Amino acid sequence: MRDSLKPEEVQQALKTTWLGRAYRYVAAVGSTNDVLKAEESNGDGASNAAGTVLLTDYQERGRGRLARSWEAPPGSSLLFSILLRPGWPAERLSWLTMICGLAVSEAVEQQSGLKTYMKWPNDNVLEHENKWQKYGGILLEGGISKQGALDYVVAGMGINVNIPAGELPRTSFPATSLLVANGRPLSRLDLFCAILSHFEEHYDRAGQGVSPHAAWQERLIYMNERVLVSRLGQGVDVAGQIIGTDTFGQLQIRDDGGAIHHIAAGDMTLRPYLEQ
Ligand code: BT5
Repeated sequence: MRDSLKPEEVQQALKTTWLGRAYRYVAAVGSTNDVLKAEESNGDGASNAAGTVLLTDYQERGRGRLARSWEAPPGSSLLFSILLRPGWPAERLSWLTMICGLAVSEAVEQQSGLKTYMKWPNDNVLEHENKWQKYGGILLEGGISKQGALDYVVAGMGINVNIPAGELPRTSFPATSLLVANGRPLSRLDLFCAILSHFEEHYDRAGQGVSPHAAWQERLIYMNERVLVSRLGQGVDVAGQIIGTDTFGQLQIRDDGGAIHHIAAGDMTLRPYLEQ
């Protein structure tokens, strides 16, 4: 099994042109997003080319959105962050979420044969034992220039590749791994290189103005279903039926009175209506 993620192996297996060509591996770290962000804010980041990737086998303080954590046993997962300097208009930040989600989904399908989906706004999910289960998550953080362009973005991805059933984190939305869903381990190296190839392809196209929205929306779960959208720690903001998403990834929900709401990702979470 090709599973070492050390630079020698990665550089040999990578098929990308620019993404991951500057690649760093650390056995353990607080959070890969925090390292790239800190380098950026204290000026060291200027030497980090767009497309720099930092990957680790273990995070002591892996983060989700807001104050949430991302947990993964050592050596079981793909945990990495990409530094990007898009220069795109700030409202296209959501395109990057879509590109991350698509790259992971396409690579997982290619490597495992599993059919994969996304849960708005940033979860990679699959259907296992008749339930939607989360196997990956995306955390985007960045800075916007005075002109309103995306100056830099750190795109962090966590993917549960070979976590055995007994070691999955206990979470309110059920967690799974590709090992559990597929019944066999996957090469993290092959999956990682495939993700970077798909990412590069989508990113280059987006840079030419081609939106990833249609491909992303095709993979969204809960379309046309009734859902609850909430802000963390607060009550339900909107209850209603998902009728679509717009080109910037905002959710369009029709409430019971017929009014249409546009919900930006921000700190919002989504759950099916029945789980109240
Ligand atoms: C996410 O946030 O799903 C984004 C996760 C991003 C992790 C990567 S790893 C590399 C990079 N460095 C970092 O520090 N982070 C990024 P969110 O939508 O807020 O979901 C977080 C929630 O997912 C938690 O509150 C848990 O309920 C659940 N969770 C935690 N670990 C999980 C896991 N391994 N699998 C499935 N669900 C998990």
